[in-house]
Formats: sequence, structure tokens, C-alpha cells
Amino acid sequence: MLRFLTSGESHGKGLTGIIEGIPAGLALSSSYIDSHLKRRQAGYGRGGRMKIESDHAEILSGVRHGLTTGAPITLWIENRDWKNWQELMAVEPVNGEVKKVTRPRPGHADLPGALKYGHDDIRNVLERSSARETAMRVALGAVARRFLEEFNIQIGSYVLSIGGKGLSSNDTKGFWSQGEKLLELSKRAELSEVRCPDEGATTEIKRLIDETGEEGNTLGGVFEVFAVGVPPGLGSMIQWDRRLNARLSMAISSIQAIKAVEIGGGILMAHSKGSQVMDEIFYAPEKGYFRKTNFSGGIEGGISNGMPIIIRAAMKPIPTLKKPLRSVDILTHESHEATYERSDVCAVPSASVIAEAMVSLVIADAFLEKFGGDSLKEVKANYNSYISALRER
Ligand code: EPS
Repeated sequence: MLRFLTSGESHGKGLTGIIEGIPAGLALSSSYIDSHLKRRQAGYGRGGRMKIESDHAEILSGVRHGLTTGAPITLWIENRDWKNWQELMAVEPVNGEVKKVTRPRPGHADLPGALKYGHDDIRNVLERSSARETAMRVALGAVARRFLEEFNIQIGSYVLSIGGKGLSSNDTKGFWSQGEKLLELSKRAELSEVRCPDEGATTEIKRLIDETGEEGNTLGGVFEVFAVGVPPGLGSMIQWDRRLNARLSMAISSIQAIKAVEIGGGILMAHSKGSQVMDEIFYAPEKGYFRKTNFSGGIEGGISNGMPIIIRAAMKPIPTLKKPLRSVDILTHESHEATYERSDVCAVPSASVIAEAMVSLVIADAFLEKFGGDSLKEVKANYNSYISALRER
């Protein structure tokens, strides 16, 4: 129902995104999108690039007089750094030799990308594999989020740990069934430089980031992302690719450097007995069916069950190391240290904001599949009729 594409290189002129399927009549402004772009750019441990960029999304189509028209929405984010890369990244052929990147970074797309596309200059790979692209994902995700807000669906996140320091899912599992508590954790995370809701953990993590940066090393970490207010009935058990958990896992796992995704209790459930982690079902006339725990993470049989959706993801350390690892030059096959230009020590806080964007896009897509319509008014009518029918069940 909702399709989107991004394009653009890390040090090219900028990033373009197109999203199609957002109904007509939704209020949308670039300042709203920019507020989420700003959240992605924050985070202790980012490198010099973030001091150069100050992301702004220009809306090029699909919005007129502040409201969506139903047409594809095109967004544009300029790369401020492009001015320093104009010759290296020129579209037209340039005179003279351009310095090639030939020493792939272990853990990066560099080598497999160069082999796959037949490049002898790894720049042709790294420019697109770069996480710069996620600026556009966050912009497109903000459009989806704006749509979901109309239905009181709220998406948030918080970092649990970085480099093994901080919190674990044991500290948050008691909150998974309580939407208000999750929103509170996410609000607290906004105040932390590493998006961790715990002050002590924030201090400890910042210290670790400093020490690791001094060593020329990098860090990964774990975050949780959630959606509160999702009605029961999104996704389906009838086909593998319609299962909501599968769609969310793919979306999160597509974020650069993400190596694991868990839904709700995830791996913890594999170490427990059934009676400990199946969320027992209760009913109260004023709120319908409900659970007191949420190990299923709001999804059973690939379908949302009305409880908060909880996802945990693990990001590996950034593969660009100031103190480079051993590699092989792809032109000479000689052993060399991997290339290093500039990088971040840690980008886990940004990754949690990017995951919010991906969750917004997937949930908006599943929502439109269930309640689809060409105008916001039509979607609202479909949604309201389903919700009233649910109350009678
Ligand atoms: C990135 C490397 C760094 C990051 C960049 C992602 O950029 P540079 O090579 O220009 O120093 O800062 O992230 C962003 C530009 C961004 O907007 O998040 C990489 O290799 O993935």
C-alpha cells in the first residue's frame, strides 16, 4: 500500500526520497520532518561529519497548501559536505587521476560490493552503503509517523546498552505491557546524550565512548523500539510475507550495521517455559481483551494483538576504525591496513531513531492495508467502523 525509495550518495549533492500511498488530506510540513531529522543527528560519539550537516527536508511534490494531495511525496535533503567533494563525486568525467579507495574495511560493504559490481574504486560502493542514506529514511518515516498520529499511534525508542554497558531487557520487560511507561522511557531517553533513559548508565556509556574513541576503536549496542496504540488486526497469519513480525524484522534488519532483531521477549523466551512467557488473556467490559504481560511484543501469529509492539535490535560496532585492521589492496593483492578517512565512534542512538522511522513505515503500510482509502477521511471512517465492531465482540 505504501511504497518508498531512497537515492543519493553520502558525499553527493544530496538525498532524494519518494513515498507513495499516503492518503490525501493529511497535514504535513517540512518543519515536522526536520524535528525528527534533528533527533537522528544527535548522539554522543558521532564524528566530524555531523558538525557539517544540519539536515532539512524540502518537500518537492505531493503536498499543497500544507495538506497531502494523494500524489507521490518527493523529499530532498542537501548534503552540506558536498561542496568539499565536488570533484571527487562529480557526475561528469573529470580531468586527471582521481584517488581510488582500494583497501576494504573488514565488516563493511566495501569488499563484497566491489566484487559484486566489478568496481576497482571502492568509493562507488561506500558512497551508497553509507548510513548517510538513513537521513532520508527518517524523513520518509516522519511522513508515515504523521499519518499514524491521526490514529493515536505513537512510536518511540530508547537505547539499552552500548558496548555491553547500561541496561538489559530484564530492566524494561516489566514496562512492555504499559504504553504510558514506554512513552515515559522514550521521553527520558530524549534527554540523554546516548538516548538511554537511565542517568547512571548514560554517564557510564559516555565514558566508555570517550575511552574507545581514544583507542581508535568503535562500539555497537542494543536498543528497543516500540509502537503504542496499534489496533489488533494488522498483518496476517495467512502468508509468510504478510506477517507483521516478519515485515518489522526485515525493516529493522535493513538498517546499516544491524545484526539481530528480537520481537518482545525474543531470545529470553527460548530459555523459558511456556507458562512463564505466554501472555495470559483477560477481559474487562471497558477495555475489552487485555494482557498483564507482553512477551509476545504485541504480535501473535503475525498479527498485532492490541498490546504495545516491542522490538529490540543489536547494532555491531562501526567497521570504520581509526586504528585500522588488516586488509588486502584490491589492485595489488598486497596486505595493507584498511582505509580510514573519518568516522563515528558510535551511532547506536541514531540507529534507534532510524528504527522508529522504519517501524512507522511498516505499521503505516499494514494500517493502510487494513483500513485503506484515498483520503484521510475515508481511512478514518474505515478505522472507526472496525473499532466500533471490535467493541461489540
Ligand atoms: C558513515 C560515515 C560517516 C558518518 C555517516 C555515515 O560519514 P563521513 O564518511 O562523511 O565521515 O558520519 O553518517 C552520516 C553522514 C549521517 O548523516 O548519519 C558511513 O560510512 O556509514
